[in-house]
Amino acid sequence: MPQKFSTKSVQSLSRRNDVLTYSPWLAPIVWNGTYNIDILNAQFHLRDVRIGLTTFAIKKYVMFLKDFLETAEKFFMVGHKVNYYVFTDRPNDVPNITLSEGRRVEIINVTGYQRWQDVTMRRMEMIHNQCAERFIKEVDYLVCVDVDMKFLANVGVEILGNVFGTLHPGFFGASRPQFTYERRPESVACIPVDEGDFYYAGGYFGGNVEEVYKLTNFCHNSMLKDKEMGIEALWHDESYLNKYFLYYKPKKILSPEYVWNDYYGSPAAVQVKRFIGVDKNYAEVRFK
Ligand code: 2GW
Ligand code: MN
Repeated sequence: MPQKFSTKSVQSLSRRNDVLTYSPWLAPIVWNGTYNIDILNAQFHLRDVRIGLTTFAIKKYVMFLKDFLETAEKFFMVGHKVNYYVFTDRPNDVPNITLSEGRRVEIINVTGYQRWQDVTMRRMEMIHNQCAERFIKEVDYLVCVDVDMKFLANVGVEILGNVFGTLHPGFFGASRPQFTYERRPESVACIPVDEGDFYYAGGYFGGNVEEVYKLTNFCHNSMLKDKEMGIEALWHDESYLNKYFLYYKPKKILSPEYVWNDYYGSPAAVQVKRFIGVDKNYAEVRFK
């Protein structure tokens, strides 16, 4: 039998009046103060849920892994079963981190593409392939993120759902014409000026394995179709992801707390910065 769920009554939950907390298709937008983590944790523990966190550390980006993994141990899905899936071309440079019980690091060997645009875009293909290969057998949910990031506060099961996207920190207060969607009609990623709901971040999406399989398949195939026509979407994988979410709307939407960058300052709406971009020395880590 389940234990006592929560001492707080549902009626005592605080509300947020300063931000949008539901999309027009009734997907909750997850902001601090809109959920009770004790209720959610109890529900997910009952199902003994397993969560996969995928990230890519190709070439010099292995340097981000230490902070990424160490802070994930402190803040990501604490108390739950977690597999870290590190896709890398430098398996020997993956740092050895002390992990809590029920958590492990799985290294997936991949080759690094030459063009950086391919490094970021081909993530869709590689995640897609691994969904069928192993994720479906090993985890219930996937969370797919950039590696040049670290956790500063808890990121828990409140983010999990069928399929979810995250509001890009640069555009959560912006309106439709300002979104940096791909606008050229020749591209599969094109979103006309009179369409689009939110601008989602390329560096944070997920859902159950079947849904991530479909999402990554769409993004990868769209990229290939564009490539055949000699076109590449403005923001690479992010543009294809935004196109996918236009037609297959996410069932849950994460606030930019989950993919913040201090480049955008500290607006009042963002009460907690949970996962934040690490300063990159571009000359040092980037190539071409
Ligand atoms: C990427 C750009 C230029 C040079 C190198 C790389 C690179 C990226 C790399 O050498 N090795 C590597 O592992 N990556 C992976 O791709 C890594 O996981 C990294 O976090 C991710 C995205 O690249 P990043 O973080 O340098 O680009 P951002 O922070 O500007 O990413 C946003 O825009 C991208 C599309 O251009 C993606 O949509 C990404 O998800 C967004 O956050
Ligand atoms: Mn990044």
